[in-house]
Amino acid sequence: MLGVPRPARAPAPAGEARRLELAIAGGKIAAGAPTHRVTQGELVAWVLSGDAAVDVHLHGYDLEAKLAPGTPVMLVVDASIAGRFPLSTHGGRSETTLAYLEVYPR
Ligand SMILES: [Cu+2]
Repeated sequence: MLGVPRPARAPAPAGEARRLELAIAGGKIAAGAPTHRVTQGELVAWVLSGDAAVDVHLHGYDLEAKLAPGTPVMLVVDASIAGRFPLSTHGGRSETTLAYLEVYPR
């Protein structure tokens, strides 16, 4: 398969995904919201774990995941849009920003 170009939007094999991890405690990140930097076009496998049931939302990409205590979930992001996007909790009246995904143009 060498030399055969892949279509730009083809899903990369799992081994090619950039793995990021985020541990949520009490609905927030103890050390403050970190910024994860990736390059446009990367496939991001964001592994989220937490100690409470919480819904999370990646703004801009409009992706959602439901967290249950003790069960990590993987939020897969095809980082096709450049920019800075907050990942926040949902539910209730307020949103807490957990992290930022910064996608740099190629
Ligand atoms: Cu939101």
